[in-house]
Amino acid sequence: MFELKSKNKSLDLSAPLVMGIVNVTPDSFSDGGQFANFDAACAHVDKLVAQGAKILDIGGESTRPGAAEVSLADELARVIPVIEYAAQKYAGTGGGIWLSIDTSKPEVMAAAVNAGADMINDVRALQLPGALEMAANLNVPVCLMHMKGEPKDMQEAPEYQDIIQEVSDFFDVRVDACMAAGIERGNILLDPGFGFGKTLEHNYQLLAQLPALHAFHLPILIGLSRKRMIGELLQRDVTERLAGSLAGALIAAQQGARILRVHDVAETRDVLSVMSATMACS
Ligand code: 8Y4
Repeated sequence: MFELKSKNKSLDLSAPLVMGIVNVTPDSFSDGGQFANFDAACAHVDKLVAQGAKILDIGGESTRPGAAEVSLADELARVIPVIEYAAQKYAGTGGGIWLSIDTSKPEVMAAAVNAGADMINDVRALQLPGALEMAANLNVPVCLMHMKGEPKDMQEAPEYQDIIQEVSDFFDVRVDACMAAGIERGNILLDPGFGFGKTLEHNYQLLAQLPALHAFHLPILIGLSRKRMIGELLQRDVTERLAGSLAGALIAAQQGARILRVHDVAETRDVLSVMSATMACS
């Protein structure tokens, strides 16, 4: 029912797929600088591909609540070498891996697509100056995520009258803006943005009402892996959130999400296999 096209490749979304997360951000336990980041990220790329990720989401800007902004030069230096590595190793046409660039900056979008990225994942839904025009020009699929506020302030008591209505209204506006800029409707994915300007209750309301978003007839991408909506509910530290994340991924897939953005690729694939085997007999 949904098929994404980019460059010479196509991606069949008739069954849910796993997008593995590749963070290229300096971690506080390492002071090895840019090279340590690069080597660790490439090793992570290899691991996620071996686990069966169909898409890799490569990002160099931390969007954690309260995180500082990253300069253009730093973001480019982090992500471009990793995209080049993954593209030359895994992104052959046909059954290849898809590479997604997680960025809001138009310059990073352009450099990433030029280096081999196949799609854009923008938590700011192409709202930065020039992003809409750049995405239209690059002619690759784009994921529009809903966020209320900006990372630095988004968790300061977010309020909604009707969350699914507000998220839908936001998508109405952004899809129209995309199409006015020349982006094909078939190149758009939607993501409710779990944890981005939402309380625990808001996140579960959105998960419960995910099917309302099918009114757009666009593929839904979701990311809830290891997030606070799991940790806060279960009172679990970030390293102890696998079971909760898998439960959330299964529910989202059953509600019709087509791409699941996760840290734990092998485990999520197992869950989806059990779901698919069951659905094949229903
Ligand atoms: C542990 C590790 C706990 C990371 C939380 C996190 C989404 C996204 C992010 C999402 C789309 C994150 C870039 C936040 N979340 N893109 N990006 N959808 N499309 N936090 O939900 O993973 S970063």
